[in-house]
Amino acid sequence: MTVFRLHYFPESGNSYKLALMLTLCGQTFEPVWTDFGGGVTRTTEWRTTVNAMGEIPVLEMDGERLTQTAPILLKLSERFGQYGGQTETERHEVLRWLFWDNHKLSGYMATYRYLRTFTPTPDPQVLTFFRRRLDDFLGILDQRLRSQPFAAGDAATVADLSMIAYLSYPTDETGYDLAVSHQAVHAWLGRVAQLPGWRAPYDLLPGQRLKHYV
Ligand SMILES: N[C@@H](CCC(=O)N[C@@H](CS)C(=O)NCC(=O)O)C(=O)O
Repeated sequence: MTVFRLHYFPESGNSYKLALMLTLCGQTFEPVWTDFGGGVTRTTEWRTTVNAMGEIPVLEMDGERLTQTAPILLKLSERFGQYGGQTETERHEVLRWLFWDNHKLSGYMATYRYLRTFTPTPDPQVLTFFRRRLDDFLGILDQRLRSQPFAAGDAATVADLSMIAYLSYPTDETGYDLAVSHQAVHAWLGRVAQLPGWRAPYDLLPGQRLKHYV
């Protein structure tokens, strides 16, 4: 049986993507809380021994250390035969939205939420810039989800699990009340939460939290 160890911190939506995928596939994992706020991922030791890219999450799978959630999600979907898309068109859509998520939605939301909520004096101009970009990205996603239930088609895939991650944290952290601002996105989050075995981020990722400033 494969042993999974997930190096994470609770506020990390990227970690949640992997924790949720493993859970939905009926797997358990050993959570390895990591002191991201204390700067451990910036140390030479971390970068030489755990992840040369200096990032969380890291998933140990059969003793191998894997990084970058998109290829890991695809690997897990192949391994467990779930959430990978059924047809060639769907699999293409999965890749398309995974790339978009990493570049746009998760990339900007992770940075915006971190600055806004977990740093003491964020620069208002930087926040405004990120917010404008996110308003645009959420609008694009909302439009997509008005015509189909999930990102790649009729069934949930790893593209959905990737894109829901940062939007699944509490409103007071993200600064977005999606039920009001982006109703199709809000309804889609509800559909993903209906998947058997679904759990919320702080349920799956326990341990010491970052200081909350807002
Ligand atoms: N594309 C990466 C993003 C990982 C990432 O940015 N992780 C954050 C924490 S959730 C991080 O370690 N950031 C450190 C930095 O940007 O310097 C993935 O999907 O794994």
